[in-house]
Amino acid sequence: MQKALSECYIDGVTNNIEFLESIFHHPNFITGKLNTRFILDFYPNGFHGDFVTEEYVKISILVALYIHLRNEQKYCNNRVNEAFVVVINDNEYPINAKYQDGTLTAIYNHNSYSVKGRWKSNSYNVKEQKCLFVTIAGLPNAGKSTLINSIIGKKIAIVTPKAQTTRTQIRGIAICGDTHIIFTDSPGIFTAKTKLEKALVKSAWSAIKGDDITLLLIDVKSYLQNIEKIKAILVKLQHRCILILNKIDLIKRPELKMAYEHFNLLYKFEKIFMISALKNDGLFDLINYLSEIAPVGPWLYPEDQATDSSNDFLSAEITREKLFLNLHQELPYSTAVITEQFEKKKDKSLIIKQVIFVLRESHKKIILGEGGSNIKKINIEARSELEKIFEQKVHLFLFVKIRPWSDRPEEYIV
Ligand SMILES: Nc1nc2c(ncn2[C@@H]2O[C@H](COP(=O)(O)OP(=O)(O)OP(=O)(O)O)[C@@H](O)[C@H]2O)c(=O)[nH]1
Ligand SMILES: [Mg+2]
Repeated sequence: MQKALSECYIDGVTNNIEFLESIFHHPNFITGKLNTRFILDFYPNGFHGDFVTEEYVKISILVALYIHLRNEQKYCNNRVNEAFVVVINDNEYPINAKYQDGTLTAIYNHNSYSVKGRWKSNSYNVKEQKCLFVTIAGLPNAGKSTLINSIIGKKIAIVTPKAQTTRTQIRGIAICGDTHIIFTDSPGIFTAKTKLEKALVKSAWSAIKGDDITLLLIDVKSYLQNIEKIKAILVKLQHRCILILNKIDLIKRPELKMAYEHFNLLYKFEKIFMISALKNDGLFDLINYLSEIAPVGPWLYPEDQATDSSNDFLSAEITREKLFLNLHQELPYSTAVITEQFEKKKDKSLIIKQVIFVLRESHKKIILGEGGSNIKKINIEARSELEKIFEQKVHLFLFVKIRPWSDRPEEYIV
């Protein structure tokens, strides 16, 4: 019965498995000293967690030691000490232990215990975990967000044909064999003038500085007219850098060869890849290379997590994408979107309420359109995409407010 209870896992519904397990451990239950007042006598204030038996203490000590020793050897290459103190509920348990050939032998209180771990989680069965942090950087419109979406295999960053679409760092987590590659999509780097533009460029450089390696993405079709801007980035970069020539689907082979040779002479890149982020061409080799150079290190995100962006952020970004696609000239740049409510209803549909901030009354009028026609179109497009992303019916409510938000970009770009 105990085995059956310990192997039973129920998600989403409140259940009393832990309580039943606790009863099995109770000394009175074990010795058969039972009566009909058992629960009233021993759990007068209800059940608030199992009591710690000596058995539990021993198991906890050994598991803690086993994990510690494995990690020390695996990730730090440290020789492990033989004397430990394990602390459980403020009690200290001094022990001696040795870890050899996958078996832990611990001596506690003059008794010797042996443990050999057989972990249920796959992550500990793999050879060795590796982890690499990579920033995707470059001029605006190079295809950085398209690349992160193609690598992750789903839309985590918005994409438009307009420059300066991405306004903040967006992380995407890819798994390649035993390697976690954590990509950061960053805003484009350009000569910033306004407060908002300076915040975007600062965010891009801070992503570059914080990660192990930079993928400098170049739109190979337009590289010659941008070569001075690219050189300026390279001068400032001083960081491990892989060059990615993107949009190869737009040019002929001889032009691509010329671009390759040009960049090869320009800078000592760790490697150069030629890809089409849009057509998913060349990404396999890139990912494999990144996985090869990744250092040993623990995975920092669960295996099924693709991004650390919140639903509030992602849904606001989708609306902003539709604003970028439907508005012209400078108008998209004067908008910011904040999600004020993201709520799952009992019928499994989503209620999403967002505010679109604009700088002037005239902007508000254009966004609303004749009889609300523009905002209606934006709402329909955003809602339809949100329903695909969240695989749920979405009720999207958009409100337009006038506010000088670009004076305080840090409050509106999360
Ligand atoms: N033909 C072609 N177009 C691409 C490719 N990669 C991206 N694009 C297009 O280039 C435009 C810009 O793509 P984004 O991914 O938004 O570029 P970005 O570098 O993130 O731009 P910012 O966020 O503004 O810095 C979009 O219209 C994409 O569809 C590619 O490999 N081939
Ligand atoms: Mg982008």
